[in-house]
Amino acid sequence: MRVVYSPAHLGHDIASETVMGLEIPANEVTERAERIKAALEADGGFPIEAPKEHGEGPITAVHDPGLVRFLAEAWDQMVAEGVDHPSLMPEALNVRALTEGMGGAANGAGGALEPRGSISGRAGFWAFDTSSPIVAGTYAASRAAVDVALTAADAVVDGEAAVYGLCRPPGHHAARSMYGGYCFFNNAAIAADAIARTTGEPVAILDLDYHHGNGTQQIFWRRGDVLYVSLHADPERAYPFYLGRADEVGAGPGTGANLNIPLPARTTNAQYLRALDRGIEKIASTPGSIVVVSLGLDTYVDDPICDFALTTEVYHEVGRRVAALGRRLVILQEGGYHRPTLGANVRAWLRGAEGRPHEG
Ligand code: SP5
Ligand code: ZN
Repeated sequence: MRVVYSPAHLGHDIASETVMGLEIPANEVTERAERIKAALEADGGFPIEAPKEHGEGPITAVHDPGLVRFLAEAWDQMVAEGVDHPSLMPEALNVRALTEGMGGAANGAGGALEPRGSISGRAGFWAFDTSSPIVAGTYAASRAAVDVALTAADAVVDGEAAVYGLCRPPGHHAARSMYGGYCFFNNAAIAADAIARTTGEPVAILDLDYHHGNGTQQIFWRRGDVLYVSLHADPERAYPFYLGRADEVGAGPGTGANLNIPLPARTTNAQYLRALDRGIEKIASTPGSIVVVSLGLDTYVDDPICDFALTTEVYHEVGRRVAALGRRLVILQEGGYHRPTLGANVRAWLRGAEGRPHEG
């Protein structure tokens, strides 16, 4: 299977994140992608290629141009303001309740207006959490991750059965006008939108990250041409908390084109495979020939920030079942934080999808 990878992710080099006010060593680190790359290289069956530049067009087809401008300018503005912090994080967040009772008419926009002043205010306008640090290389890395996804998508549109895009940073928490959850641009959403536009066919996204892909859901909420199916931790207990419930089914032309399957703590291989079959049946019931997979391995039993109980062997079976849909696959990396097994878990999944044995 062809693999698309860019070393530009190394510039998104973060040391720490904050969780509920506590500074902890960062989870979404450069080592993750390097471990995956090393495991695929060692396998011998995964030729690695560089992404092609696709420009800003496919990004602003999905994201607010203001978000792109903010991310492009953030680090330089931080430096220009003399803010000598290791990374940029927001100071105040642009939450819904700021303009509650103001009738949406207070500023004519139905919400707060984009600030163009100090960098801490700008960050809080576009962020939705305080655990997604921006550093000098974050924008270049995020642009490269989009190019990785789009290059993988091009190859599949051109006829490849399955291509893996080693995206870093991940993408599925990034909404049209919002970054967070270690995600800046929504790689999978940008790829799915580009595929839908170039092929004129419906596209399905199968999100297998432990966390709900709130950004992907938001972007396609009203679209009937992009189906979003997600298996994830119940948002009653897990990040991103505010979206991911089973009764969220889409709206307007997108009604019925959003399927959330929330799962309990300690979900086992068997429980997961049953839920997966539901997701696969939903995709099989809709037209289209390409599936974009948001592949997170944070469902692994030893993941340090998650609570499912999946094992390496089941990833091979998950890949096998997804490929058995008979659709072409654009497989894009999302989360997965147990670094010692991350490479083996990705490799098992991809080998399953290719119909190769788990080992050998
Ligand atoms: C792409 C992706 O997987 N993003 C995940 C972002 C999660 N950020 C919040 C981390 C909070 C960790 N809480 C740990 C609770 C352990 N019981
Ligand atoms: Zn995740």
